[in-house]
Amino acid sequence: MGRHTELDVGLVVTAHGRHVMVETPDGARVQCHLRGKKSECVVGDRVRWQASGDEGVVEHVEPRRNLLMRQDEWRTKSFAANLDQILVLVAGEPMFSESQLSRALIAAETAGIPVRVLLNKAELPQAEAARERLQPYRDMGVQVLEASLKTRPQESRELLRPLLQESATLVLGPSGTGKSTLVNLMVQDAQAQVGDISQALNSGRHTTTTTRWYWLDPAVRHGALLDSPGFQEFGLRHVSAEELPRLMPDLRAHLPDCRFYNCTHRHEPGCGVRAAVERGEIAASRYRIYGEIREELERTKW
Ligand SMILES: Nc1nc2c(ncn2[C@@H]2O[C@H](COP(=O)(O)OP(=O)(O)OP(=O)(O)O)[C@@H](O)[C@H]2O)c(=O)[nH]1
Ligand SMILES: [Mg+2]
Ligand SMILES: [Zn+2]
Repeated sequence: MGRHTELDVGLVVTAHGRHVMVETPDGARVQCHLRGKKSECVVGDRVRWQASGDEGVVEHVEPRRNLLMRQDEWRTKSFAANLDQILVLVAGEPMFSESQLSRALIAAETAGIPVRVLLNKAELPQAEAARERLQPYRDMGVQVLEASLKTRPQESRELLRPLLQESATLVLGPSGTGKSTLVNLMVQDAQAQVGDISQALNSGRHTTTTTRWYWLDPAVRHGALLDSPGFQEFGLRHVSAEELPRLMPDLRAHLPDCRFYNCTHRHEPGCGVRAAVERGEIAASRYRIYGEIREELERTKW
């Protein structure tokens, strides 16, 4: 690393394949490309770069504190690096998928990044069903907050400011839950595109297509929010089937009760996890999701 110390430092604020936007310590933004075919950059990376005309070349990516990953149908995608926490936004309209929520929590757990859940659009009648669906997550110790980012902005801002102020927070969740609304609420001049359908202009829905770093206060450059595109799929191929139960806190609590150390919790006798499901201490939905993900991880192993 010593050989890079003469280079400029920077922070990756957006990344599109081999093109990244790097922010310098004084806040200037430089379009850079990556040196070398193997290197990969994600939002949140600290890099060493070198000017080349109006643009720049990233020569080196500093070691990461953590890295959040997921897969879609085709390939592994690194989401973002060097995060302090993840805020998963869900809503009752559109109703969130419990499987996707579980996957996001597992991805955060395996990356070692603290995570909270925010139920947005809490004022809608559909929020009640979402609240119920979130109960197993509360029971396993996940902090679940509620807000109405659009209809009660002031109150929401006061609730969230202390939780976000000091941290780099990745905002994650399905499309249409209010991630960009949150960024616009907390960040002055963010102007993140929000998914309102503009009938007058007939311009269609504005959906976020790329992960982007926003300083909460550009003058201080301390806390930050990372807006991200809504996910449909949340592949976990980087997780091994054997470690999956330990990444699900409600299952993990009962692992010491299994007779066999390599219990898969599906058909073995003396399984503490299945006993807990039968006693109602693990939600049936969570056990089903565990089985689905486990099966998927075993099937895609190569
Ligand atoms: N009723 C209600 N609607 C809200 C609330 N917060 C946001 N919305 C609306 O939800 C829609 C989607 O908001 P966005 O912020 O674009 O959602 P997103 O999560 O960024 O969506 P993607 O970028 O597609 O992933 C918009 O029409 C918002 O105005 C809320 O508290 N209550
Ligand atoms: Mg958005
Ligand atoms: Zn077991």
